[in-house]
Amino acid sequence: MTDPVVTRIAEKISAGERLSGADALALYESHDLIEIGKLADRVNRAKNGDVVTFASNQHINPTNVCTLRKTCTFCGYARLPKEEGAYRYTLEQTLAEAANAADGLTREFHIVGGLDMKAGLAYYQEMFRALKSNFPHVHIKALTAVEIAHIARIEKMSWRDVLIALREAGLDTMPGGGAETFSAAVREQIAGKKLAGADYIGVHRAAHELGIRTNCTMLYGHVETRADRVEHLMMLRDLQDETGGFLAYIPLAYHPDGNVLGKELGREGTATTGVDDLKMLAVGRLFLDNFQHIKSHWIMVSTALSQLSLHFGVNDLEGTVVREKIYHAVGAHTPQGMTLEGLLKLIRGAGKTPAERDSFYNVLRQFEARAPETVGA
Ligand code: V47
Ligand code: SF4
Repeated sequence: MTDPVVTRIAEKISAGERLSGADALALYESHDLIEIGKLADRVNRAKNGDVVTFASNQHINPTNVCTLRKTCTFCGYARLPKEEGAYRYTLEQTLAEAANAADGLTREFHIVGGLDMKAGLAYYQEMFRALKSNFPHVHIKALTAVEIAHIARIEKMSWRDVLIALREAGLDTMPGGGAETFSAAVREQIAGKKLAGADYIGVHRAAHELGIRTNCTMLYGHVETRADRVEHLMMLRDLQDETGGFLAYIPLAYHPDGNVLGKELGREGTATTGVDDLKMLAVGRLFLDNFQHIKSHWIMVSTALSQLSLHFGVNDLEGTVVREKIYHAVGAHTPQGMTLEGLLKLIRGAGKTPAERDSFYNVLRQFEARAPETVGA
């Protein structure tokens, strides 16, 4: 029998009413995953039809040196400057890594890294200028709100001025990393010194005011409560009401291996559950009624779950990632990159129509949906 809570929320949505925080909490508490999924699917189909998009992108992580190395206990990627394994790319190294884009297929560089005292404004300006001049057709989605605030602090500039300078050098949009969970109590426990939740919102607001579109995320499955998740979604929805600047919401599943927090919690080897992963995506779709795009990040939740999520409100998949370090530093076992064929198979297998998009979600190439008689291919 359908959970009456979900029926009530379905009626609200049919009547065009907005979900309250209490509704979102009730959805997180409900065990009626299938009905929640159906509802999210309905809402998604009304917005995006059968089309599932992906971008042909390439991740570049130019430095893993980070001043918050000791305090972001969930992170297995960062290093102190003199620690074994610490690296910071020279411009030549960044360009060499970017050279994969010479194939003409990559349309977006996704560039994020640590809070490195030696990677200030000039480091990124030089990088973006060089990337733009060598790969003019490639969009630059770079630097989380936390990195922008870090550059602002070391350069003694405002967030806005940093954003203006970086945009002038070639930054096109910003990714959604660094959000973690906004709750002050959670941040205290897992990311004691990181930019506060309200300031993450502040940097995104500053970007939106300049016309720089951004993504947003929520790291879940660590120590946060359901109420913390709702508070986080509410802050994202409020900013979207104000600016309309978010492109997509991406819930990120916490991976407990290879980081201090996972050990502290005794959670090594126990990643988030499939039910929670699907619910995070579906509730995001239902609560964030002012977002067009909900993205699943297959590197963290597996390609199989990302495929299922296409029936739970998701309309976008993190694309052909050539090389990815952040998650693989914390023990993700998923492949480090996926081919176009792999992605098409995944989307067609869900009965959806694949489409390659640009970074602003304009469709560049729509592919055939799978022929009904095709099995497995
Ligand atoms: O902010 C770090 C997360 C984020 C772990 O905007 C971890 O299109 C799980 O934000 N377990 C960076 N997650 C990645 C990110 C992202 C990814 C794909 C697309 C986009 C986009 C953004 O990775 C960090 C942090 O929340 N992270 N450590 C971990 N142990
Ligand atoms: Fe640094 Fe980001 Fe890792 Fe925190 S999550 S230690 S800010 S790289």
